[in-house]
Amino acid sequence: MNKTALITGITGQDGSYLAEHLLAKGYAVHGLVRRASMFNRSRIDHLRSPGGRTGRPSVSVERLVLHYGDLADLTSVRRLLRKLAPREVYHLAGQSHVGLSFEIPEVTCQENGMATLGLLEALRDLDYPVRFYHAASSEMFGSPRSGPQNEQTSFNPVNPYGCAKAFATQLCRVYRSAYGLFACSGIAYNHESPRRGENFVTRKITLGAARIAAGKQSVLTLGNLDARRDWGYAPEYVAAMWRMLQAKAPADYVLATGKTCSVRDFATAAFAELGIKLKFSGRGTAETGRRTDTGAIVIRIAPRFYRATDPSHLVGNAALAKKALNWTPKVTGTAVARLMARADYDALMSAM
Ligand code: G4F
Repeated sequence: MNKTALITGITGQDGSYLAEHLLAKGYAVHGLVRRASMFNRSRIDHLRSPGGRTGRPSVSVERLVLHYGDLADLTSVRRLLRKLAPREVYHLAGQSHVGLSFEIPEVTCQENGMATLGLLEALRDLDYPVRFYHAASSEMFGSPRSGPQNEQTSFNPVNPYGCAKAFATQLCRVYRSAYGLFACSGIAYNHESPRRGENFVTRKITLGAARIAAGKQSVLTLGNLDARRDWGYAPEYVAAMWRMLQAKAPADYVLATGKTCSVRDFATAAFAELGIKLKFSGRGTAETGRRTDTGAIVIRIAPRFYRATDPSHLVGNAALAKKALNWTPKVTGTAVARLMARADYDALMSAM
């Protein structure tokens, strides 16, 4: 069996865990990376250099290859597909920050919408069978009319990011039915880890908690503490991506824990893990968190972190993934907060 995979977005959180997952299964893994003046490969460095940042010997150096390319330059992508002939393509690249999608809607729609269409067109022309994973999102449900959401719930996005993902997901369905392409969309709810980008709320909280616990920062500024999300653990989600491409037939799957907690709950668990008990008073923009022992304010609220519209009631029903893929996420919400806070604190201490 040809075990060659191509990952777009390999340097991101999911891309790095997926690369590990596939390498452990014996795949040759190719990653598409954009050229930039500064390297942004810290999440996969340990896979590329013998001894890596963990000190563990890398077994994967020869089976992991990076290629310069850009989804905005489809000729280069087509050329790469011809050269590598990957049997599995995991499309994870794109502008992934929902808040930012209000600031740069055109780039967001270009990268998350049109680039996916370009990739689908390139795959449609291949003369070998290929299986395609598209990273869709719970943001497509936006303000859902029912919950928990499943694969039948209609899309109702409330931000440019969700609109672009809905466009791309529907196109995957069209290419599946019109051309028989093995295209699957993972409708993933929030999934986090110590490799999460620092401007997502979970990582912002756990890094802030670690720095405050270490005496390196005094205050953490956040937006809407009442926002609730269905938070899972990223390594479990990449396992589902792989399983989707091993299934007999292509389909879309909701990937979710089925449980939600608020930003406030997440922050409380992260700080508690590091010995700081938060006490919240009031609601809305006047809310502050306090250290009970010293009385010092450690969380402030700033309107700039509020969004023009924020999805509400996003909680997923992953029954289909459980039944068809035998996939059940185990780490949820506040447990994710605790493990991320601990990892950030330990990394900070070992760097001191
Ligand atoms: O961490 P967030 O920025 O993630 P969001 O918007 O839910 O999107 C993430 O999950 C989606 C579903 O899987 C993905 F499609 C998407 O690519 C991304 O991975 O914000 C979570 C919640 C929001 O309601 C936001 O308003 O946290 C609230 N929040 C409160 N204070 C904040 C902050 N978000 C950020 N980024 N920064 C804050 O200070």
